[in-house]
Amino acid sequence: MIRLFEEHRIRKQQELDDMWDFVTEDGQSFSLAVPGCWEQHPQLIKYRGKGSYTRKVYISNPTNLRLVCKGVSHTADVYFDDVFVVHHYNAFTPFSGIIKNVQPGEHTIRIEVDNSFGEHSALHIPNDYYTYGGITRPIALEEIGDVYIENILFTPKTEGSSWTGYIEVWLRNLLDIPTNTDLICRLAEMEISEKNILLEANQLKKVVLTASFENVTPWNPANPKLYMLEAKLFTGEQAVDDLRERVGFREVTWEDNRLLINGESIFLKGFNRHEDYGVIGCAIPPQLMAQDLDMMMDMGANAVRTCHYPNDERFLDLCDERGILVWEENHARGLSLEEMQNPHFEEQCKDCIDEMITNHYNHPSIFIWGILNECASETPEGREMYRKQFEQIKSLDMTRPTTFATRMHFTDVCLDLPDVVSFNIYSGWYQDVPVLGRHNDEMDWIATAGGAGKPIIVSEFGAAAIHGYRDRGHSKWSEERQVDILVENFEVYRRDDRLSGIFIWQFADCRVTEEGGWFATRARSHNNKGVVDEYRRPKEAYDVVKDWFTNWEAK
Ligand code: ADA
Repeated sequence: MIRLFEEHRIRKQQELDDMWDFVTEDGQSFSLAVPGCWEQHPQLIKYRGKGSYTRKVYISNPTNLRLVCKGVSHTADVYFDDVFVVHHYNAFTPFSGIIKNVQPGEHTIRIEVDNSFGEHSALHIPNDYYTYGGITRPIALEEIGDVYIENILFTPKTEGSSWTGYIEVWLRNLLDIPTNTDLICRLAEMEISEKNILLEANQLKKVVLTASFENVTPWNPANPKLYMLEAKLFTGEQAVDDLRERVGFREVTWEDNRLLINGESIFLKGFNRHEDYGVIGCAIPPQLMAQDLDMMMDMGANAVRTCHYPNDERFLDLCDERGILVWEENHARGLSLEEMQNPHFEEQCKDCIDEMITNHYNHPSIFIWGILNECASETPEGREMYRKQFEQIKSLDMTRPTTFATRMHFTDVCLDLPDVVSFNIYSGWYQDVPVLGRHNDEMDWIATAGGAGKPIIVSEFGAAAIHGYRDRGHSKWSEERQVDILVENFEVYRRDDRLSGIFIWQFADCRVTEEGGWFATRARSHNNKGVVDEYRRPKEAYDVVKDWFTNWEAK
């Protein structure tokens, strides 16, 4: 399953979820599940390096092919019958490759995958999460004509009781000569079309259709109403291609330090969630994504932060369906200035932001774009990189606010750049200080350092507990101590109406990287601050969070 709805009813799409042949750099052969992490195999638990995935596909009629990869960790080089197709860096964003004029018969797809660390990889580095290896998200092979729909971006704008919908349809002409096509879009019982569209040779063309929608139901967390947007291409009377997207009529605004959805102020009660699961690494199937959201909603959460990278589109589809608000962010965690000055950093961040927004723009659940979690925002050089990335986001999407999670308390020089100010703070865990005093110092400083008048989010707070470690003395690492620290935070944040939201660090324990960093000192080689462990076994904190989040207003 590549999305939670049919993307195509005309275009032929073959999902390649299967067992693929896999060979490591030193020639060991395996049969591995795709999607999957190679670390699932008992002989590859800690394998870091390169490997080659291959499988056969059979094509019945002459066609162009488009191979869609939703996530390969962390670098992919794709070949079709040993001819190079496409290169991609970053495990967390989708990419595709085109193979023209394929003849009927059996063909071979080979994907060279690399999850190694080094200067070539500025974003996947030894870190407080694990960089797995493999084709870790779905992959599909599409049969396309000479002209096809590459993407659709939908922007709803409210006009009082009605809505204006701006539909950007991106068409690609694979021919070396100009051609014409007709486009018909259907949304909420409206049909909008543009006929006789001229596409120059090899052109990627944007066509913008606009329509007014009078009787649609807005999307909001309490009633997450979704609509199918269907685009079809015609050559004469024949429909030759299509693309279906799911959209919602909702607007995010931010003013006077409040975040609003369709004009209604919201308070975010959220979790940070890594894509990591005890037995399957980052290749989490939709059933278990749904279980994660069921548990978060059972605890009364209304938001989730995709720390620290763009998430699987099926997870975002589930959030759209459930009305869970999403803070999605580009891929970066805790990079020093030196690491941000890696020669590949800026390009790898730019590509990640482009792919994140181009592919996830239509999800109504995403209410904010984040960047560069706890990177060098206390330096002028770092500030220039933050500034450029916020500028890039605004060039792609003016409809959502921006933010970043800082840990540079009292020294950050970037708080004037984002629309929303967010900070990570671990009073009671890393610093044995009372939450209240440190929180007020932080909030007072933020107001003088660029955050005045802006919505403010506590993007991380929490404490570790080893699942099953109970101690009446409430010692550190006990489930009791985790509860004590979470409750002390809740008591402060519940009384502070300057806040627009809080995100617990974190939903579930996650594997961390042992190579080359302080993370190697972590118990069990895991970040143990989950409210559930990596197998989703609840700790004592589960029911305490549930009591607080579900009764927040009454607390
Ligand atoms: C930071 C970081 C998280 C995690 C957390 C922790 O705030 O953003 O990714 O590492 O600290 O558990 O220490």
